[in-house]
Amino acid sequence: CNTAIGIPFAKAKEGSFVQDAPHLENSFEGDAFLKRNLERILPNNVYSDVKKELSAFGARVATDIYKLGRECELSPPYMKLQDAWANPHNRVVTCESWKELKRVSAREGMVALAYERNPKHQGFSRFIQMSKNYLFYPSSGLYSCPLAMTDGAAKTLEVSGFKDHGGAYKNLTSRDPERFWTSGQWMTEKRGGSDVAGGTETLAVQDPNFRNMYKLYGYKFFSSATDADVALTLARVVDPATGKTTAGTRGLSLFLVHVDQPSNLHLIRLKEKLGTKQLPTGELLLDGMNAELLSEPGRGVASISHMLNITRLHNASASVSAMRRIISLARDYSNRRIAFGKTIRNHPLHVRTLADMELECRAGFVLFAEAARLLSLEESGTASNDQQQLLRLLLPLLKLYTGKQCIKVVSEGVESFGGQGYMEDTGIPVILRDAQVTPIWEGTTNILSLDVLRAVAKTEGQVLVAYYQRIQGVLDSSVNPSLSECCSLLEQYRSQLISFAQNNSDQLEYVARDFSFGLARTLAGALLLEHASWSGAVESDVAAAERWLRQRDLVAQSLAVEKICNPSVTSIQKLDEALVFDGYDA
Ligand code: UCC
Ligand code: FAD
Repeated sequence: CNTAIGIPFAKAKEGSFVQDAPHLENSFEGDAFLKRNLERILPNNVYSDVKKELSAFGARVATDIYKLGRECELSPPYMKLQDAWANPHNRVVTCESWKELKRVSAREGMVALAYERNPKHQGFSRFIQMSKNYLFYPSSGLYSCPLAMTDGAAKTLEVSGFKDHGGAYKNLTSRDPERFWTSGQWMTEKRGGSDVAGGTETLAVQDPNFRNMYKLYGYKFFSSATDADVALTLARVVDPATGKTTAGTRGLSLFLVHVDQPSNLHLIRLKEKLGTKQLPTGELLLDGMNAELLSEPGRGVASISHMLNITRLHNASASVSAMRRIISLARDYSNRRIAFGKTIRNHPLHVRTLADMELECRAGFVLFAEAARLLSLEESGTASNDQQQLLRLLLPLLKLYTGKQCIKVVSEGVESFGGQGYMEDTGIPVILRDAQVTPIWEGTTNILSLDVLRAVAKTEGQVLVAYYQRIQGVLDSSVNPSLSECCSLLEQYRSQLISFAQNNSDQLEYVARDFSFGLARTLAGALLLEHASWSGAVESDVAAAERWLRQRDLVAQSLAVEKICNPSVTSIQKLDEALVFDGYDA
């Protein structure tokens, strides 16, 4: 304001008003829902120990780690094929912050924590490790991605009996930055990433001198950890006698490769992506790459599913954590931004919008926490059969549900900053760009819905029995009396889903997505109810359970039996065709 004449903007370029930017809070201390859940789930002494570590880490996530992650977005990786003198280089160049994040990850035990199985954690090591990864994701500059695959590789080596073999497992689970290795996961080829068996053309030719060693020839279309030290990958073993391979899933085997093989592994290009720009996602040509067979021949898909189940848990952690980050920033901003004479925090419609986001985030969180808890029990050898069955069902449900909801919540979050949410230099758009990948990689929503059906079929419905029992356990416990009406709603949703599965097995594939969403939402309702009935629950916990069960339709209308059966499912599919291909000339 030009004070001399009292007219704003006169002889000034920009005026005097500067909007306060949203502040990043300690991501542990600011996440009251996370803290109460940890307090409820962990034994008292474990929680009081762990909260110090998580609080210190939460402070770093908001400060030095955030800066490193931001630098990774601003200085994305690039390819360098030759040096100045035309010597082949064939490498991806990453920024210093990306390298530092690798060291930070080692020192903080982002993978190691789960495998050390520290007795002080009383069987909850995996749960604690995943909680820490949950805090890390939104500031990690997507370093969480190689960590997820590293974790998945360590798990696969462990369960495949390769823990004490070679040294890969030790390095993947090391806390020493000099020793720590990361792993890639090369499953996708040009012909397809969902139908891995239909897509895999890579051949494995046995090395005549070493029983378990092979040479791989193929083209891997997506490698998100091009700078990793090792990778797990699939290939088709060539029969040395006939020169033939076996088609389909039963022809695929799992291999471990060391990435540092300049003459047998060629980086063809880095991909140009919508988001995840921090990640060096490339296309790779495997030209006689040395590889070690990890699975029984033909058991490649079954073996790599150990990796998939871990990376899918990380994917869910990232999805919920992205929701939490945007909510955290949005609520702070609501306290700083003024519109129509008051802070936007004081416009009930704005706060209502944020409350809806919060509800979705809490539902995703309780599902994630349940999966991490069940995995902890399984890994510490204390899971009951029902708990193992529930975990099998929950992992695809969790990934597909949170991956999808993450985009909606983050998109709403971007809008809550108005135009500033759209501005690159606020650091907000990257959250949305990166959210869009969570339903795609590690299995799309439809593929995971089909995995839910696979789990039901493979266990002859035992996973649904375990699901039923888990909800029953909540209903039988002492539910907060103010939520008693919610119990009957929960029972109704559960019986709608179970009876649909029992009576419509021929239509399940067609409605797999709605069915899976219903299962996820209903279980989230039970878990919110359980949390709200805990002695340490607060007003917002009760409100979350009540709103989730009373104000949302947890099971889609398409599962109402008469709608799907009448007319027949094939005639409904014909109508889908008519809708989609109206006017299309192939
Ligand atoms: O995207 C990727 C990396 C991205 C970067 C990392 C992000 C990490 C998180 C980031 C956080 C920041 S890597 C590519 C990911 N690709 C996929 O997810 C593939 C998606 N497609 C599927 O999941 C399909 O369902 C397939 C490939 C598994 C389906 O293959 P098939 O050929 O139809 O498989 P089958 O015949 O049904 O199954 C073969 C065996 C069976 O066991 P057996 O032989 O004993 O009957 C199945 O029960 O594998 C077993 N199996 C499983 N077991 C299949 N899936 C599972 C599972 N999920 N759990 C347990
Ligand atoms: P497709 O399999 O061609 O699917 C196309 C569409 O068809 C999807 O919507 C799918 O849901 C639908 N569809 C397919 N089959 C069915 C069915 N039976 N019923 C209903 N719908 C169906 N892969 C790796 O192996 N390693 C990596 O490191 C890696 N990094 C990635 C990084 C990024 C940024 C991205 C975007 C992908 C990455 N991927 C990686 C690949 C990813 O896993 C695949 O893109 C994904 O699994 C889908 O495979 P696709 O692209 O071949 O799609």
